[in-house]
Amino acid sequence: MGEPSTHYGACNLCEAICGLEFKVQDGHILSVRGDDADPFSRGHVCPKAVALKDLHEDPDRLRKPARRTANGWQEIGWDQAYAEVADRLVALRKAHGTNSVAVYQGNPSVHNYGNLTHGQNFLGQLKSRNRFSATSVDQLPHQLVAYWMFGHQLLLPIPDIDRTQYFLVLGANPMASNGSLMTVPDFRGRLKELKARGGRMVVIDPRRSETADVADEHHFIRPGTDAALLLAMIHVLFDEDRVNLGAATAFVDGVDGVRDAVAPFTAEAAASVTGIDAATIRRLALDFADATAAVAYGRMGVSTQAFGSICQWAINLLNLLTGRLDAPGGAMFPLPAVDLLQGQSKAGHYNAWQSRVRGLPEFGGELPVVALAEEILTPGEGQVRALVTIAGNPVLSTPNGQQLDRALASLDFMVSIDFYVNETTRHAHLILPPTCGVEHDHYDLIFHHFAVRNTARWSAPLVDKPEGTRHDWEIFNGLARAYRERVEGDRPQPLGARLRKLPGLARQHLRPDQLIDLGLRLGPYGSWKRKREGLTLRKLKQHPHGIDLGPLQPCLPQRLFTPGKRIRCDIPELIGDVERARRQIGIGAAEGLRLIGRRHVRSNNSWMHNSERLVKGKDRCLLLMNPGDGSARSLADGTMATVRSRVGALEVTVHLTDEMMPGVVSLPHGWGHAREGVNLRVANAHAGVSVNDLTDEFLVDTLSGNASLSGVEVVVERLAA
Ligand SMILES: Nc1nc2c(c(=O)[nH]1)N[C@H]1C(S)=C(S)[C@@H](COP(=O)(O)OP(=O)(O)OC[C@H]3O[C@@H](n4cnc5c(=O)[nH]c(N)nc54)[C@H](O)[C@@H]3O)O[C@H]1N2
Ligand SMILES: Nc1nc2c(c(=O)[nH]1)N[C@H]1C(S)=C(S)[C@@H](COP(=O)(O)OP(=O)(O)OC[C@H]3O[C@@H](n4cnc5c(=O)[nH]c(N)nc54)[C@H](O)[C@@H]3O)O[C@H]1N2
Ligand code: SF4
Ligand SMILES: [Mo]
Repeated sequence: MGEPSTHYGACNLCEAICGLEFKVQDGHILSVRGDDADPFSRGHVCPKAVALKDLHEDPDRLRKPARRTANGWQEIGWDQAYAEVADRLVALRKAHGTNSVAVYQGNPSVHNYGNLTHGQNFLGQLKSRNRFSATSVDQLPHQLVAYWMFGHQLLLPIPDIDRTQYFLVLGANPMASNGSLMTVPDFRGRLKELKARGGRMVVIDPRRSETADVADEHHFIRPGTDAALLLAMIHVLFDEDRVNLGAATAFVDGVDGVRDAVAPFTAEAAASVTGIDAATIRRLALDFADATAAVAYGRMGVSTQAFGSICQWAINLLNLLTGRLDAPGGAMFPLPAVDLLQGQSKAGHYNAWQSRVRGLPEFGGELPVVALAEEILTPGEGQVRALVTIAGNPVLSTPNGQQLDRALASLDFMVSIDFYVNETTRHAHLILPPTCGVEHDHYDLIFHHFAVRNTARWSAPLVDKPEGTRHDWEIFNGLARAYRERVEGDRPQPLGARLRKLPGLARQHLRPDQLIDLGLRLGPYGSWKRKREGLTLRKLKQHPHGIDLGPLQPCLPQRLFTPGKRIRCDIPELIGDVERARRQIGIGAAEGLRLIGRRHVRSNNSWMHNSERLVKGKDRCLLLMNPGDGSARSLADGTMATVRSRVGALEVTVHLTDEMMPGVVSLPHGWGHAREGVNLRVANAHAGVSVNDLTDEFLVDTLSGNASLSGVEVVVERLAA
């Protein structure tokens, strides 16, 4: 037996990038705890960190490519798997056209940097317009609005939580989620510091969430009505003469257009739909404007809802019109050590094409995933016949999952890059399993762009890659090679064509860590600019706890990607969509029950339920309901009820609690592991039901096409005994 040794690395499960300390002996992980010396996370971890060990050891995980046969899954070799995928995809594309091959990329794709550096080597060759991802059941409105206002979809304003005095939170629950589009390890600790310096946190949420519970002030709001609240708050700012752009005055246009657009949104009108009274709405706006430093922040609850884009726009406007954008303690732009925005021009496009069946708009090359099932199920020219899924479980994570489940079963070919046979991948003809987090190196390529402080951290692989396994990026390269051989053959390429492909060639021939080294060197703290003081990967490796690069710095207007580096407030598309919100206040309060979602600190979307330590204990897949709504339906705490929506029905245990706003019920997502053929033994024993068997693919934020997962109308009835 060898001696136990200590290693450091970052957790890649969620956005918080917590530093971890591992004890390892003979390739076995003995313990996982927080790394106290990490300058960013300061020792913070959540219970999921230890589950990295469970994931590494999980006997249900695939480690070799598997082919589905009538007698179950059969192991095959890597080269054979690559060849089969390429043969099938090339043949289908020839027979049915480029768009007949669709792609879905799930959430862990952005938590695994090799997928980002090398995914395009293969996916780019498919050239399909039917590209989908978890973005459109999540943060698409943030990105679309950032693209319109700041010129780049990744230039998102992040709360400077460490210096603010007034933190207005709408539809986010960082106490459970550990922060999102706000990389904020140790949210609880940072909130304590905020309060200690006399600051306040105000939460707007239809549920008294774990975050609302520790707030100075919490207001229930009817789901899907935040646009009215936010536009009314902006109205108050104009009315009470609190509009003051500060330094931004020099580069902002279109303020008058906003004033006109919000005119119908009086506090009284907003009160009638939101359930928050007019005096409170006025006070919230004035408190926000008058605080010494303030920031408004909104996440899933105000993104995955009917007015997702308007909400994100209005949140940016609240910050901008009160001089909080780009100001310390306000909403600021991080500057990461590997800066994906560096050297880019106004990037991307919106509505350059539309989905075939429903005409939903493309954004940045992707279509909204609410359209995936209908693109598979609707016959005609351009019908999707094959699907590649990567690190995703859309059967559980996208609306009307039952329909998608049926659609996947009808495909001519499906291949999944994933280490589990789960609700989605069980339909694949081939599964190509990658290594997991502790088996590969890691640099967080994405979430440093959304972090409340600039830091950098490198993680070496904790354990050797198990014999015969492949990293995601190696799988992408294997597929890319096999596919290219079939499409291009051995034909020599003209010099011009080869030169044009240089960036692509770099991606093919360099490893992810070599690309990170390049990114660090050329980046804002890199050796290219700062010579010997500058960052390189070698230098980063000498700091196993990570490097602190300081608090967020003002960077406008230089960092904007808009024409003339100016911010336009009155984006025509958004101004146009305000009419829809005006109709909502015209109609007034909605009748009936509305369904919202929920996260728990021991869950991670749909895929960490095979860890016993994370699922043990009381059932968490419960329908939360206000006691008044319960008694109106003769539902006692702990009884079973049927929940029905337009798309389906579920049977679930009811938990009555006054943490729910009257008229609102809540069910977590990511459960429902009892489907036939799923090979997750622990998860299966704690199966639960999938809330996305109730959410509706036709409920979307009109502008972005993002799913409106929150505010679904449901009927709840006592289940006859
Ligand atoms: N433990 C854990 N952590 C996670 C994840 C996980 O599954 N588990 N998932 C990760 C991912 S992928 C993401 S995107 C983030 C999400 O991070 P968050 O957005 O912070 O997490 P949610 O729990 O979805 O918070 C949404 C909140 O919005 C409220 N809400 C619902 N509808 C409305 C509405 O109409 N208006 C308002 N104002 N509020 C509303 C809900 O009650 C809920 O409290 O979390 C990440 N972190
Ligand atoms: N109703 C409702 N629906 C929701 C949400 C909600 O709040 N309410 N939240 C939405 C949000 S924010 C998100 S982000 C989506 C998530 O939706 P998805 O991304 O579709 O689903 P996940 O549950 O994250 O599934 C991740 C899959 O990736 C695999 N995996 C994990 N790590 C890796 C890896 O390193 N490489 C590869 N190749 N595979 C890996 C896992 O085994 C799993 O199959 O769900 C969305 N759906
Ligand atoms: S909060 Fe938990 S899951 Fe997220 S990075 Fe930290 S330890 Fe990992
Ligand atoms: Mo997400």
